[in-house]
Amino acid sequence: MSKILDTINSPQDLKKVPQENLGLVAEEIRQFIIDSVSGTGGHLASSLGVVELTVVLHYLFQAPRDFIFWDVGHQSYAHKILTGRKNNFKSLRQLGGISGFPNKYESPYDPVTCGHSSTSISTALGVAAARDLNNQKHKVVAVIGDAALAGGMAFEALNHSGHLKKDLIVILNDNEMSISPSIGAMAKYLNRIISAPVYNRVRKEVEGLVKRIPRYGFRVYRAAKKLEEGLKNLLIPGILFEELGFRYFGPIDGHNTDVLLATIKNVKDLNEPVLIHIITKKGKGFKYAEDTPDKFHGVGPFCAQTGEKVVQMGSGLEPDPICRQSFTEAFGEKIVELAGQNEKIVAVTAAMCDGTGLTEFSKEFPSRFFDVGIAEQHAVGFAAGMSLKGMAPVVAIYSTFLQRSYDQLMHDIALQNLHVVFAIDRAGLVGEDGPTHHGPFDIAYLSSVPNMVVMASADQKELCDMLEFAVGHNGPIAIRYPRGSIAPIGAAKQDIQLGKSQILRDGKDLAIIALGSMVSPSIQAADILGKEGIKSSVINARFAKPFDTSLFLDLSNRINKFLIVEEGIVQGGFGSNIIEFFHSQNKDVKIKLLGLPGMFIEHGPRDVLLERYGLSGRPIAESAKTLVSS
Ligand SMILES: Cc1ncc(C[n+]2csc(CCOP(=O)(O)OP(=O)(O)O)c2C)c(N)n1
Repeated sequence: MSKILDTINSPQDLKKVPQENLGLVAEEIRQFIIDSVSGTGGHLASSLGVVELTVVLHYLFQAPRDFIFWDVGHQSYAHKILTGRKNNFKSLRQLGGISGFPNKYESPYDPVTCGHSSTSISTALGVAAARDLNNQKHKVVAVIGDAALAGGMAFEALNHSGHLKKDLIVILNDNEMSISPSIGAMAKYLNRIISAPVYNRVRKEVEGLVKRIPRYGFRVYRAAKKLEEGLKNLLIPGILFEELGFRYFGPIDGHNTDVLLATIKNVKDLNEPVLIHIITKKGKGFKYAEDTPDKFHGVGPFCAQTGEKVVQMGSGLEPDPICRQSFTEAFGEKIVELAGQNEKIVAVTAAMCDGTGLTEFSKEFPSRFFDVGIAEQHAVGFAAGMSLKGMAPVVAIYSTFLQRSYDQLMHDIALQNLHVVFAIDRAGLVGEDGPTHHGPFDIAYLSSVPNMVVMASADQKELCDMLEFAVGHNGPIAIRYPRGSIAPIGAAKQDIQLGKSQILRDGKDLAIIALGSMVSPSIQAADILGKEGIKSSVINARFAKPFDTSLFLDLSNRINKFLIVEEGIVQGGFGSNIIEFFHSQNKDVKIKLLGLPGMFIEHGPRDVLLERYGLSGRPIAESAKTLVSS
């Protein structure tokens, strides 16, 4: 049977569909997403929750002339399907394929490339302000989730919007979920609005009353408005959005296209800041995602009939042959063990409890576990406070999201020389989530922070040892480790000592100094080189800051070719700091730096990207050969 969706390749096509069929279009898109994402993996649950909203927005607005911003952007699949990317959608998140997030280089319908939370209202307000300065006429819409709305940047933007009073539409997509259930006072506040039917009924009745009085309408309206304010104060604890300068509408059913259409149509030309509060279900229409939205937030390939995970050979997702624990799991297990021995240990996450491996900790030590919501700056400031009182906070965070907290690292932690441990997961290339989620910058940005110690783990066992060391250290200290797992590097036991690295191989032709995740491929490279008669020393650097100056100097007395390998940007990174050091010592050594280029790197399987950027065994060996023969 032919589908309506077959006839839709652009918002212009959608606009030709009779209004009564929009619900059907939404259903077809939903099925299309389930079928497609079951093959590719992706952010399923959030995308399923906004299908009706997406259809209605593209029906009513004139994108790309009107700007539509999707906060985070993980929910933008229906938007992609309606804006010319349907036929290529099966390439979602694949190398060279459609990006999993809005991407300005992919489509004129994506005004920005994004993937971090709570930015949409700020950007939308900036666009609205510039539009007015240019005397232009178009609409600006920001769609933001309830958890993202609780991020500090979103509050700052709401506050500024109320001041500027620009024509701006914010759609609050409230599904009461972050990745796990939304937490915090904002979540409770929204929940109270949803469950205040008395107020909504009275408001409707008051509006109806006003409409029925023709001659004295204005006076009655004013009286009714006063009554409304009174009722609100009485029945809704706080009228946050209106007090911030927004006209608030809702809550409305975000899965009913008729209701969405009527509401948005009615308020879209008010020409003032408007907030429309819609209620949706995360995972809507796919039973397994509705039942366990956290498991289907970001998901690998799965069976669309049973919801079971599918393992595709060669996808990088096949089970580990020796059932290796991931770095995340190793961290999760070790922190529970350490917290059992040391009651000062507390764990802090910014809405990534499961992703950072803290689920077990949250169950074992609920009073010492703090999920602050999507609020990385606050997470770091909060850890500073805990440390001031003698606790040992461990902030578990992804490298890319710690970027948010640079000033807190500097001002609230390092300047005070406070003991806070940063467990930095997803450092380096993350794979399919792409440039917004890769974490190649942390070595550079952390190494420039005074007092900060920066470690990198070569395998899961070393991560555990480093965590133990970090908890016992006194001062700011970070451990970075990659996504996934690395086979044990098989090194002899050697305790972690501040600033000391570990010699793994001793050879005279060149020294390969490898940091963290690059130790294993550097060993492989040394094996390849060995077969060709090139003898290399291999050093597991362990510390990017302070690094092992005495060993490196000692090596430079015997070897004058150094290959430094790191999974981070070369500019301002570990290797570049070593060059600076040798230079300061007037050492005449030949150094080649291997790392990631200082640019945003595309999405694709992690191993493929590592190979492409010269950071796996074979290309490292090639670089070493070039260096040796130079
Ligand atoms: C700064 C930042 N921190 C953390 C994340 C990881 N993250 C992605 S989506 C998400 C939850 C978003 O929840 P909500 O805004 O309510 O949208 P929903 O997925 O429920 O539609 C989180 C924590 C992120 N993308 N950006």
